Amino acid sequence: MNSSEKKRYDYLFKIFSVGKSEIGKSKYLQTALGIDQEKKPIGVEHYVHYFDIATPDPEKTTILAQIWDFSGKKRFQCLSSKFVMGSSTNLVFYDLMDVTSIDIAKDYVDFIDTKLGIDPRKPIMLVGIYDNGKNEQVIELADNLFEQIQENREYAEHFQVSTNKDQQKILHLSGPSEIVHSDLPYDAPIRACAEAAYFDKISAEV
Ligand SMILES: Nc1nc2c(ncn2[C@@H]2O[C@H](COP(=O)(O)OP(=O)(O)OP(=O)(O)O)[C@@H](O)[C@H]2O)c(=O)[nH]1
Ligand SMILES: [Mg+2]
Repeated sequence: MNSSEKKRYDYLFKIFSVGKSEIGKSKYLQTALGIDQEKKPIGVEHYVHYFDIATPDPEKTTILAQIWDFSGKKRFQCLSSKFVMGSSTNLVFYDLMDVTSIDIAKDYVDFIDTKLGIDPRKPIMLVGIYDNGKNEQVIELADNLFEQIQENREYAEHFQVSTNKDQQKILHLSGPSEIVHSDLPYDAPIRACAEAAYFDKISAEV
C-alpha cells in the first residue's frame, strides 16, 4: 500500500500477542489476518489490520490495529516484557495439550496486571490452541486462569482456536468451559481486542 492508498482510521491501537513458544501463535495470526508468510517470524513481527466496529457513534468507527507478534522463546522474552508497557490490549495464548503453556500464560497475565496499571485493568483475550486435542487438566487450569483474568477487569474473553487447515474454527467460551459461540469469523479474537481497546479508551475518557 503506498501513501496515497493509505486508509483513513479513527483510532490506532497496539495489540500484543504473547504465549509459550511453538504453540502456533504466529500461524494463527498470519492465517487470521490473511498474511502469506512462508517463514516463521523470529523475535517479533508486526502486522497491521483495519477493523470497522459498531459503536454508539452513527458513523462507523475504523480501528487501525497494530498487531505485535512476539516469540515466546526464552531469549526473546525480554523483548515482550519491555514492549508490553505500550500495549492497548493483549492476546495471551496457551496450548490445550500443554500444562506449562498455562504457567507461562499466567506469568504474562501477572506481568500485564503489574506493569499496565490496575485501574482500569487492560483488556486481555485468552486464546487456547487445540491443534492436537484437549487435555482435561489444561481445560481446568485455563478456566481458573480466565477467572483470574476476569477479576476486576471489564474487557476479557476466552476463545479456543484450531489452526489445522481443515478445521479453522473459533470457539467462544463464557464461564468454565461453556461454549457460547462456535461459528465466529476466524479473526474474532483479534477483532475482540480492537473492540475492547476502543471501549476501554472511551470509558477512560468519560
Ligand atoms: N508461523 C507459521 N508456522 C507454521 C505455518 N505452517 C506450519 N507452521 C508450523 O507451526 C508450528 C508453530 O509455529 P508458530 O506459529 O510460528 O509458533 P509460535 O507459537 O508463534 O512460536 P514462537 O514465535 O517461537 O513463540 C511450527 O512448527 C511451524 O513450523 C505457517 O504458515 N506459519
Ligand atoms: Mg511466533
